[in-house]
Amino acid sequence: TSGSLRPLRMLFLGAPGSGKGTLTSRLLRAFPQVGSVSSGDLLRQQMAEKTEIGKLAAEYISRGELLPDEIMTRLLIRELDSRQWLTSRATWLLDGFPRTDIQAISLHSALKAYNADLNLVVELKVPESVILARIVNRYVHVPSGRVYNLSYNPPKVPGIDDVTGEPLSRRPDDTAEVFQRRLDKYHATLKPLREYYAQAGILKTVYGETSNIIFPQLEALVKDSFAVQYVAKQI
Ligand code: G5P
Ligand code: MG
Repeated sequence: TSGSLRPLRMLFLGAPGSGKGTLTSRLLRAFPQVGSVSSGDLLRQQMAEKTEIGKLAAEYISRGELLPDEIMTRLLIRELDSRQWLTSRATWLLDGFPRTDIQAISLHSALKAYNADLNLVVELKVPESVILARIVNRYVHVPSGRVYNLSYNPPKVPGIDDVTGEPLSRRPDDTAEVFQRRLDKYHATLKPLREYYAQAGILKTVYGETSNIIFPQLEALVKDSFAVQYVAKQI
C-alpha cells in the first residue's frame, strides 16, 4: 500500500540543455504534490533583483563557471528551509543542485539531521549533438523558470510567457562559446558525483533524444516506488 512507500526526494542530474527544466515541469503536472527548486532559476532571480548573490552569480554564469560550493549550499538549504521542506514528510525535486561531490556531501549532512535525505537521483543522458541544436532556440521566463523552445514547445505568442503575459528572454550563458564551457564543466564534475550516488544505491539513468521519450521512463521510476499522488491524464 502507499502507506509503506516513501515521499519522493529527488535530484535531476543532466548536462546543460538535457531537459531538466522541461521534464521538471512535466513531472510536477503528473505528481502535483511534489515541489521543485532549480538552482539556476534561483540564481537568475537573484540576478534580476540585483542582490549580492545575484551580482556574484552574474560574473560566474556569464563565464560558464560554477559558483563556489559553500555559497550554493547555503543558498539551497536556506530555500528548502523557507519552504518548510526540511522534514521527513516533505516531497520535492531538485534541479541543478548538488552538482559537485562537495555539494552532495554538504546537502547529505544537512538533510540527515531532519531524516529527509534524497532517495532518488536520475541522470539524464541525451546526445550532445541533440542538445546543441536546442539551445539556439531556447527562451526563458525568468520569474517562473518556464522554458520554451521555438521548435519543440514554442510560446503561444512569440516572445511572451504563456501564463503571465510577461516578456521572455534569452539566457546570457546560451552563446556557443559559454555553452561549450558549461558542457565541459559538467563532464569534468560528473564522475565523482555520479559515483557518490551510485554508492548510496539511489542512482538511476534514463536515455533518449527527446523529452517525450524520456518522460515515461521517469514517470515509471517515480510512480511505482514513491508515495505521491499521480495524475495520469495531463492536459
Ligand atoms: P542551470 O540553470 O542549472 P544547466 O546548465 O544545468 O543550467 P540548463 O541549461 O538549464 O541546465 P536544462 O534545464 O537541462 O538545461 O534544459 P531545458 O531548459 O529543460 O531544455 C533545454 C532546451 O531544450 C529548452 O529550450 C527546451 O524547451 C528544449 N527541449 C527540451 N526537450 C526537448 C526535446 O525533446 N526536443 C527539442 N527539440 N527541444 C527540447 O545553471 C546555470 C548556471 O548557474 C550556475 C552555474 O554557473 C551554471 O552554469 N549554477 C551553479 N553553480 C554551482 N553549483 C550549482 N549547484 C549551480 N547551479 C547553477
Ligand atoms: Mg534548466
